[in-house]
Parts: sequence; structure tokens; C-alpha cells
Amino acid sequence: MSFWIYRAAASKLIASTIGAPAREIAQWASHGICRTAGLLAFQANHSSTSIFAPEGTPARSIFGLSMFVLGICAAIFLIVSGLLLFTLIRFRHRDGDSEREPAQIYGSNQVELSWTVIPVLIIVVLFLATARVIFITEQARKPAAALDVVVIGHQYWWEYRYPKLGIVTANELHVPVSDAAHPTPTYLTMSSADTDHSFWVPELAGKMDVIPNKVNTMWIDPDKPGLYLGQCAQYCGTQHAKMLIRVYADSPADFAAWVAGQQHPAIQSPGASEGMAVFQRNACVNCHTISGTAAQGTFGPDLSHLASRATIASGSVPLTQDNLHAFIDDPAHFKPGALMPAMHLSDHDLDAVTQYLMTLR
Ligand code: HEC
Ligand SMILES: [Cu+2]
Repeated sequence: MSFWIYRAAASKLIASTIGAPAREIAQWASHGICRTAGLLAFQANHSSTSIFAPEGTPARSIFGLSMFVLGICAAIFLIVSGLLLFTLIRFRHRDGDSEREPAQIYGSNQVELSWTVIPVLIIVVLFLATARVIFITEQARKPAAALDVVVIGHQYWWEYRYPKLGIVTANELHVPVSDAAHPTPTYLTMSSADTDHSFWVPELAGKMDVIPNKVNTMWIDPDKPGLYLGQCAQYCGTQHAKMLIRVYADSPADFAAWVAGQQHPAIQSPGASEGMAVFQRNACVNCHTISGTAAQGTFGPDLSHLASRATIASGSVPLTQDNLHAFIDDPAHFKPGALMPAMHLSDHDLDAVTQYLMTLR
């Protein structure tokens, strides 16, 4: 209880003491110094996982803070190394200098106070600015129009559940774009089925740990439609590097269409009944769900609408008939150490089941 009071009071204090100046300095820093940093980060700027190209509120406030901290550190670096260089050159040893030691200064109150007080003030400013961004992000009020998604990390893929919409999908997270006038942020409630993972889409928000038996939450509000890439940022096993994240920010119409498509039971096309039979009589059903069929496994990704996704194997392989065929034949071909076993199907069965899965839009 007292903690909450403390938090509320602290956030008010922070906002009133350094709110405005911090914002100004941060703006100045992000315009001036960030130019330089931006040049250095030229490569990064062109990558879709750049922390220098924020496209959502949490990422933007983290970016502002980083530039503010970087600006202060750069200023300290320039002052200290400038003074050092000046001293080294100005007072270097010259021919004819006397060999006497220069005058030594001990116990100067002025000097000691200045090198204690100034660093303490700098640390306090950095601390308050950081705390402010944490409070702004964590205490943001959840609008009524917010979308809820449950995120579950698995060794080496992501499960996404939309409880209010009755949708379960994997690896490709669809969310609506959020504009300032009508914010529709997405609130993620996150946990893990096995070990520690970390959800990180740099253009949208900071990292969030995804831990078994613990629920963490975060929110994202992409303001431009498009695809935002991310990565599991916690070493979780051999295929951690291929546990990629794809967030699709859809326009309201596209999002509604996507939701409607996912809410349909899986298509049972008569042309693919043979492949469906192969799927149903193999262990596939123990690990995968295909809605409207007996397959209700939850160890692996939901395949009900597999063909509506652009990738398989957690964003690491584009979804094509050939890649799907090769993946089912031997998942280790693309992802050595993935937790789906090679199923040793006959060529005939493999072709049939691949064709069937390609019909699941
Ligand atoms: C022991 C459980 C298990 C069995 C049995 C199994 N799978 Fe999987 N499957 C997985 C897991 C786990 C993954 C996720 C692999 C990854 O990306 O790391 C997966 C991934 C897949 C994917 C890619 C899904 C995506 O969205 O990335 C397809 C397709 C697939 N399995 C099809 C099949 C078929 C067809 C069979 C039966 C012939 C089968 N699986 C049997 C556990 C299993
Ligand atoms: Cu992971």
C-alpha cells in the first residue's frame, strides 16, 4: 500500500521537477547529437530492428531517454578528454624546465566539493529521467478500445491467443494500428511454457522477459501499418536465434478481415482429404491443433490457418510448398534442435499432408 503511495508521489515529483526541462533537453539532444549518432547508426537505421527508428509510444520515449543519456555522456566525455588533452599539451615537459615538482594541492574544499556534487547531480538527473520514462510507460491508462493478447513463449516459437476474439495463432502477431485520436494499443499478457524468453520488437517497445509461472505485461501501439520484426532476446536454447517475432500492424479494415478469417474453423477442402487423413492418423494430432478436427494438441503451433501466414518455423523460413515439404520431412533441416521430431512419412504421405496444410488459409 505504502509502496503505491510512494510511487504516485514520486511520479508527481519527477514530472514537476524535471518534466519540462528534461523534455526540452531530450528534444535538443535528439535533434543535435542524434544527428551524429544517427550517422554512426546509419546501417542500423536501415534495418527493420533499429532502436533508432521508433514507431510507437514506448519505443519513442525510450529513444528520447537514450539520446538524453547519450548526450550527457558525450558532453562529459568531451569536457574530460578536452581538459586532459589541453593539460597534456599545454604543460608537457619542455627543454630547460626545472626538475622541481609542481605545487601540490591537498584538502581543497572547493575541488573536493565540485567533484562530489557535480557527479551526484548528474546521476540524480539520469535517475529521475529514467524513472519518469518507466512510470509513463507502466502507468499508462488502458483505453477501453485496447486489444488483449496472451503471449506464450515456447522453445522456439511464439503462441498468441486473443481471448476475447476466440483466436489462437502462432509466430505472426496481428494488431490494429493505433492513432493518437483513437488509440487502440495492444496489451500483451506474457508467460512461458518452458524456459525464459524475452519479447523484443525494437521499433515498438523495450524488451520484456517472458518467464514460466510469472505473468508480465507490456503494451505496443504501432502508428504506421506494416511489418515490425523482433527477436527472442533471451538465450533459451539451441534455436533461440530462430525464434523470431513478426508483428503486423493492420489498418482497421485489414485487421477486421484478418480476425474474421481466423475465427472461421479450418477449411476442410474435399481435394485435400487424403492429406487430412495422414495428419489425423499420425502423431501430428498430439502436438498440433487444427480447429474443427480431432487434432487438439498444444505442444506445437496451431495450424488451423497455417497458410494465411507468410512464414513457418517462427519467422525463419518463408512459407512455400517446397519449404513446408522440407520442414515436415525433417524440421532440423532448417532448425537443428527444434522440438518437432522428423516424422519419417512416406513420400506419398508427405506430399499429401503438405498439400493439405497449404489449403489451411
Ligand atoms: C512432438 C510434437 C510434434 C509432433 C508429433 C509434430 N510436430 Fe509439428 N511442430 C512441433 C513444434 C514444437 C513445432 C515448432 C517448431 C519451431 O518452430 O521451433 C512444430 C512446427 C510445425 C510446423 C510449422 C508451424 C509454424 O507455424 O511455424 C508445421 C507445418 C508442423 N509442425 C507440421 C507437423 C506435421 C504435419 C506433423 C505430423 C506429420 C507434425 N508437425 C508433428 C511439434 C510437433
Ligand atoms: Cu526464446
